[in-house]
Amino acid sequence: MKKKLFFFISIVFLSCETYQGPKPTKRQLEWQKMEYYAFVHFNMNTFTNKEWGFGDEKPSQFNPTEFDPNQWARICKEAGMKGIIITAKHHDGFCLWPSKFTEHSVKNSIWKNGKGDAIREISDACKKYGLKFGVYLSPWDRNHSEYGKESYITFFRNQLTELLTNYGEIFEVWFDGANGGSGYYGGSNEERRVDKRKYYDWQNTVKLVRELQPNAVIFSDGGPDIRWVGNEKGYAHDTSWSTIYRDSVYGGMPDYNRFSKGQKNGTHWIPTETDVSIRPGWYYHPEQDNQVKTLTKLREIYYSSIGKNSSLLLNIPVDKRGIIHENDAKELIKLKNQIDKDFKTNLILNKKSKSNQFFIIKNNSNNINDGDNKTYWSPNKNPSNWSVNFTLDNKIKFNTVLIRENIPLGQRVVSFKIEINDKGKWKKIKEGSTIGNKRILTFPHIETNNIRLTVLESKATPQISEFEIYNTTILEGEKEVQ
Ligand code: FUL
Ligand code: CA
Repeated sequence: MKKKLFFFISIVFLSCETYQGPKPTKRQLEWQKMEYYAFVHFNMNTFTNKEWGFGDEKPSQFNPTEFDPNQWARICKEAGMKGIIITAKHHDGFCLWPSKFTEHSVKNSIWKNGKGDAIREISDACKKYGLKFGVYLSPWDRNHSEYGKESYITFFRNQLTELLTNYGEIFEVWFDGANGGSGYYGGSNEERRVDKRKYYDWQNTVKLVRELQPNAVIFSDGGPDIRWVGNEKGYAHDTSWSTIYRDSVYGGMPDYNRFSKGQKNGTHWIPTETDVSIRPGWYYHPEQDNQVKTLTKLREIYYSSIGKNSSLLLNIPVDKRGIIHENDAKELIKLKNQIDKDFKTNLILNKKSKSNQFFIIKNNSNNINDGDNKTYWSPNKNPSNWSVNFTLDNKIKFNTVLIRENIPLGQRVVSFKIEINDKGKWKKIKEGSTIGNKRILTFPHIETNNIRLTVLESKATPQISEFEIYNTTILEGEKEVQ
C-alpha cells in the first residue's frame, strides 16, 4: 500500500515539475525561428573604399549608380534568408535616410538629387519579398559635433525614433559595441572617449525601442534580447548557453570573450547571434571580388553558428552600384541548395523509438522524431541517463545528427551522448554539452540499425523536440569531419 502511494506521489510530483530558470520572451522566440538572415553593410564607406570612415566625408561622395534593393531582397529570399539588417548609419555618421536632425545624409547627396531615401526603398523591398527588416544604428558618430556630450544622446534617440517610426515593422535593432575614439566631430578632429557603461543610458533607449517597436529584438554585446557571439569569424561555441548573468556584461566591454559561451546558471535569457561577412571586409572593396567565401567555408559557418545554438547574420557588402555583386550571389545560392540537400531526408523520421523511462504515464518518445519542433519527448524518470533508442529494420548510413530542445520552456541539457550498437555493445560516436535551439553534430560516416541518444545531465527534466539523422555530402576540400 505504502509503495503504491509513493508511486502515485512520485508521478504527480514529476509530471508537475516546473522549471524556474530563464525562458525566452515571445519576441525572442520569433527571432529564434529566423535562424539565418542578412546583414548589409552599404553606406558612405562603400564609396570611399574604407571600413571605418572618419566622419569628414562629403555627402556628395555617396552616389550609387544602380541602387536596387529589390535585387538584394530577391537574392536574400532565394538564398533562404529571413530578413535584412541595414547599416542605416555607421560610425562615420552618414545617414541613408533624410534625417531631420543632421545635414550628413542622403538629402545632401547628388543621388536622386537629394530626394532619395534608401531606408524607405530597402524596407519596401523587404515587404515585397516577405523578408523582415532590421536596422543598425551606430551609437558612435564620428561626424557629430556633440558626440561625447549629453546632448548627443538626445540626437541619437531622435534618429532612432525616426527609424522606428517611419519604416513599418522592425524585427531587430542592432547596437554596435565599437564606441569612441578619434573622429571629425564637426571639425574638431579629436579623440573622444566615452564611459561605455554609463554614457548611453541604455536603459532609457531600450524603453524607447519597446514603446516604438514592441516586437523588435535588441542586439548589443550585452543584450537585452540578443548578445554578440564574441568573434566575427562565424563560430559559436561548442558549449553555448542562451542564459547569462546579464548585469555582468555591457556593450563594448574589453574582456567580453570571457562570457561568450554564456553561463549555465545565468539569470537572463539572451541567446547569441553570429555575425560574419561573406568577404574579408564588412564593406565592399573591389579588390576583394575574388575573396568571397565559397560553399565549403559557408557551410562550415552555417553548421558552426545555427548548429551551435546561435543564429547566422551573414553580411553581404553591397557594391558601389548599389547591388549585390554576382560573385556573392552565386555562393549564397550554392549554400542554399546545399543546405536543402543536406537536410532533405531525416533517416529516422517517424521510425519507432523506445525511451528508457520508468513510469509509463506519458510515453511520448515518438515526439522526438516526428519532424515537428513543437512536440517533444520529456521523460519522467529521474535523475539522469534519459535515453531514446531506435532499432531500425535496415541499416542506415549517416554522418550528421541534429538535436533540438523545446526552448520555450528553457535550455536544460548540460551533456549528452550518441551511441550505436555494434554487435551487441554500445559504442559512443559523439558526446556534447549544450543543445539549445539547434545542435548539429558531424562525424565520419557510420552504418548501423541501432542508435541511442542519452541525456547524461540536465538542469531539469530534459525536453527534446527533435532528434534527426542525415547523410550529408563531403564537399570539395573537406575531410570527414571529426
Ligand atoms: C563592428 C564594426 O566596427 C564594424 O565596422 C562592423 O560594423 C561590425 C559588424 O561591427 O564592431
Ligand atoms: Ca517533435
